[in-house]
Amino acid sequence: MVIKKDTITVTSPLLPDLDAFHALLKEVWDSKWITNNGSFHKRLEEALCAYLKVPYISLFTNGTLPLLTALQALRITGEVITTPYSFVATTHAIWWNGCKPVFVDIDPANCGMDPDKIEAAITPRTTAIMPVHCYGKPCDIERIQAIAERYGLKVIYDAAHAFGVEVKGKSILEAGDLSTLSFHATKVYNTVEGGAMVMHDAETKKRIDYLKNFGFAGETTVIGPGINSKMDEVRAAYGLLNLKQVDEAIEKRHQVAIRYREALRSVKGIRFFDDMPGVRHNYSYFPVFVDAEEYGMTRDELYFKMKEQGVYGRRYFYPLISTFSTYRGLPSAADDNLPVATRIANEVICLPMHHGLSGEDLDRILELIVR
Ligand code: T4K
Repeated sequence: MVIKKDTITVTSPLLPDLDAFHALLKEVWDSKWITNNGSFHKRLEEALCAYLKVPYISLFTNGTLPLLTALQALRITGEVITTPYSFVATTHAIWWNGCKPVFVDIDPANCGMDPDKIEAAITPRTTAIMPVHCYGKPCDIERIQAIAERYGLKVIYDAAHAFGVEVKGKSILEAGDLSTLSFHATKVYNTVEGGAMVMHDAETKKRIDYLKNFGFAGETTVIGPGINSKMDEVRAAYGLLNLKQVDEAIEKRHQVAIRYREALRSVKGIRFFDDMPGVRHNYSYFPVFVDAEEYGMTRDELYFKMKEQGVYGRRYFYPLISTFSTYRGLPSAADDNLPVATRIANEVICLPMHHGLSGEDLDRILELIVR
């Protein structure tokens, strides 16, 4: 796809300096080692552990494969409680593992799974909970953990949006049994395509490293039905460079959020999130929620008005995953089970949010919304 010059897109990739990348490519070329746990792969894992304040991480080729692998690694079967308000990859990972997704409604305060709704969805077949830190907003990790412990369930967090998010100085990626990240081009931190899994101990890290390499533990031993989802050296080198500039990019996003909030606070019928106390946010998305009656225009009317003027917000996450053909027959997919998610999916527009937005871009965007 070619982006027209005056178009403002919902995001734009953080790109490393081309000369610096070229220098690292030269190292990769010279080494003649281009994938399969090479030195850049190791360096990026170390650098990410330090940046994210986590003990162990395993790099992947995208953010979907660690989800699939996490369910495999924990030998999840039966039913998995999850949210319908996410990117389809979350639920697809459950389905691809031969498990049944069970949708519960979300909390409008953070668009994450509503802990009050989890217990009613637990059956004797439930083995895990898979919440999403949607837009990088932390889920209620303490309450989810308490429920998981009470019922003996595993918790796998889809933290695709939560790169660098911390609560009271601690990484959000420490919550649950495993957390997964996406380093896709559209994310705060990207390796073009890429992803990772965060775990608590060395044994699990070893097992995950085997599973992402076909299950190989050495040249002739296969410990289980693994897959191929290793990050290559070119992307790992790119990732090392992007890590150096990600804090600056997050700060630029923060400034964009400040500007949006200042301009939109007095607009009737537009709701948005403020920062949560004690949380280091990453400003990965800036969702606004349109109350059609109060605002005097529906979400879709505003969305298409913006689009006509070259401002491409996105309706993440509309339609709900539970409405797609694979899932809509599930009892938990019924609209009356998911009233909050259904309403929010019909109200949301994610405004353009990235490190490269100029003051003029923001003026153009806000002129279309403020009334
Ligand atoms: N879990 C969650 C909660 C997720 O949100 C995602 C992915 C995953 C799991 C799975 O992770 P991955 O396997 O993807 O690593 C995008 C992304 O493809 C997807 O990664 C992301 N979530 C999802 C929320 O959004 P689209 O279909 O909206 O992307 P696309 O191609 O329309 O791009 C959006 C805009 O970004 C474009 O209008 C312009 C800009 N862009 C995009 C690309 C690819 C660029 O400027 N340059 C680019 O190279 O799905």
